[in-house]
Amino acid sequence: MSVVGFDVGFLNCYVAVARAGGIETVANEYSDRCTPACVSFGPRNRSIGAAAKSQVVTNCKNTVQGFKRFHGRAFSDPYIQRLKSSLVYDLAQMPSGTTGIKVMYMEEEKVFSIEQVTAMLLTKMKETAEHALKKPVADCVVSVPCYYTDAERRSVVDAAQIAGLNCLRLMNETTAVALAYGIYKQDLPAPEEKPRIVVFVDIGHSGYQTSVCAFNKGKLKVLATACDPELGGKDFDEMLVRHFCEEFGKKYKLDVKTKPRALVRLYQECEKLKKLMSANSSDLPLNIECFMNDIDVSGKLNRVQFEEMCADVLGRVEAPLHNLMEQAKLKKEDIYAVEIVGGASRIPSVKERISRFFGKELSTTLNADEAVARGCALQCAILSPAFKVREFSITDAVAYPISLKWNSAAEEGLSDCEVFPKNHAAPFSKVLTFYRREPFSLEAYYNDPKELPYPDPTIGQFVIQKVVPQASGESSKVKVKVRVNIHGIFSVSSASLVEVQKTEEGEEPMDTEQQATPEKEKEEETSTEESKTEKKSDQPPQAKKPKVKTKVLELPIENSPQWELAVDMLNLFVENEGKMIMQDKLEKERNDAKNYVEEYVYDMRDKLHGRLEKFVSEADRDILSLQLEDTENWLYEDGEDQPKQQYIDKLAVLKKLGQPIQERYIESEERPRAFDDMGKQI
Ligand code: ATP
Ligand code: K
Ligand code: MG
Repeated sequence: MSVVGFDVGFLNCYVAVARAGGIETVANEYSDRCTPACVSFGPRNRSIGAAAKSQVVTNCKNTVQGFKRFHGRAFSDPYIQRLKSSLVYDLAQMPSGTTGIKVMYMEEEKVFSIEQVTAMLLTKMKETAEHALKKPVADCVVSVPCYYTDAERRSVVDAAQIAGLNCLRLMNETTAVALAYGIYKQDLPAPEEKPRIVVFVDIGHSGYQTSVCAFNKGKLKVLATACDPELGGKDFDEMLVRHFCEEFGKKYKLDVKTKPRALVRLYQECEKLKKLMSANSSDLPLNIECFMNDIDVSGKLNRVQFEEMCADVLGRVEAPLHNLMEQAKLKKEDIYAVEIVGGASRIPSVKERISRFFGKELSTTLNADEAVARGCALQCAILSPAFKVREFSITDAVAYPISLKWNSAAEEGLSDCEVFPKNHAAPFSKVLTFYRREPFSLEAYYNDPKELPYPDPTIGQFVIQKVVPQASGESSKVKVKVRVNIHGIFSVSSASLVEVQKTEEGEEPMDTEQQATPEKEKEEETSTEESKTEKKSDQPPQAKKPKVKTKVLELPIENSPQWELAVDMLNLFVENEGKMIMQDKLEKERNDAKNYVEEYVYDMRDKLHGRLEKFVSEADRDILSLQLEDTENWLYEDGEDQPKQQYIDKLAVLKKLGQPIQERYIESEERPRAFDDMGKQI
């Protein structure tokens, strides 16, 4: 059982684990706690994270970034089509209609689904966690933006599965931050007291999320969320890039947009400039050597100019805050604190706007980069039976109102009902009652498409099968349990038919309708409009109970959620990820073997003329020197790209000559020390 939290950011990913000392964010193999959300494909292997980011310029067409926004989207989605033209790498349609990424990998053109690409990133993060915990990792909690729809969420759950992870919960990023805030607070109001109301703002590279939460001792409840899924650090970069493209167009007659490599470099430099600008208000330079057509370019900018060119972007900061307060029906005075996280929350003018809106200083008590990952790890610890952690209950909120529609039994056409209004508590189950003679289908959809940052309001189709009339020919009572599960995903989780059976006179009626809910999840019974007819047959309270008994039959459900990844595809992806991991491992071993040869050559050459000089005859030294030189030349020519064994063999040949010399040296070093030791004994 592992306790791990993954913050899968648009740009930056973080891994937090629980160890004896508590929750820690852990570093990757570059001693960096931040792992770039980047995957690069090469002729022999993949590079993931920092290694991939270093190839953004050199291998730009096969290095993918910014793919978080492709989850759960059809390739034909106008959003995807619009993005496609601005990307340096290619997108393609998957057989199922979803979005894939087209790259050259292992010298072949390949299309990977978005789930596969995110799985690659998760594979890397999993390795980081395993390295830190020194044991295999499977159980974890993964973050998603709170504005993600069902299709997007399911896509991330699948990605986790492809990476061999068991995602215990998809956690909304702002809720993870709220948990990281609340769990260690000793001074929260008692359960019966007025809760402490805190606003959380996470502004990252791609998205802007806000939530307002009520805290009491041992619990948090998300009251409302409001977002701008298209506002983040990238929009500021975009403005800078646009500005310099124009400037360099005039100044150097360069059309930057025609050269992907140059554009990628400009984005990198603009991001750096933007960060510098957060700490300096003076003029700051931007220089790029050999930018395009062998021309060096330079420009400069200060914060005032930056804020002017970003006026539109900054103008969008307030709207979600208004929306949030309106939904929660709260006044600014009700807010105890406004906690901000996310990289772009460091932009002074962003902070200023938020602070001005609430009329209060912002709190930055949480680690702006790591709070999401830490919150996820805390949630994982809470869910893990093996880990002791303070009891803390988390009630999240439904982001978009969910409705069901169905053909009514009376053939009156379509009926519908909102099952989960906006900000309804989640996870949560409800039982709906229908009266039917035959199988029927329910369609779940988001009933407020205007609000959805996603073009398709369909959640999925759910067919309740094997419904039959009662023996009497009447409609059967069918109970359907619908839920928003722990990942924030809607599903029809079970259905049952109540069969009324005649009983012998005098026999006690048996009530088998009361079913226990296995989950600790909250549950509620609701009636659909058809069940209202039932109430007409109201009987006086003293009336004798009818002499009937009932039997409950479980009904099978056919689930067809929108853009669901087929099981056989999922299995294939799991298998392929395993193969690619193996391939990366082999390639790493091959590279390591080559590096050992190279290191030996340099090391030995130095030492032959240094400390080993006295321990080798001139003739032997010449032979070895020649071998070293030959090997070095070979490494740059025929030996550049050879199977692992070739390097192992080469090293063996060199060592055969070098080892005796080194042994003589070691022996001579140890001899006087041995005498010293003897001296002490005497
Ligand atoms: P998302 O949350 O949208 O998925 P993410 O989690 O990857 O994205 P973060 O790591 O929170 O994003 O933030 C990255 C963004 O913050 C980048 O645009 C980065 O340039 C910006 N950023 C980081 N530090 C600073 C700074 N000091 N000043 C201005 N911007 C900064
Ligand atoms: K992040
Ligand atoms: Mg983030």
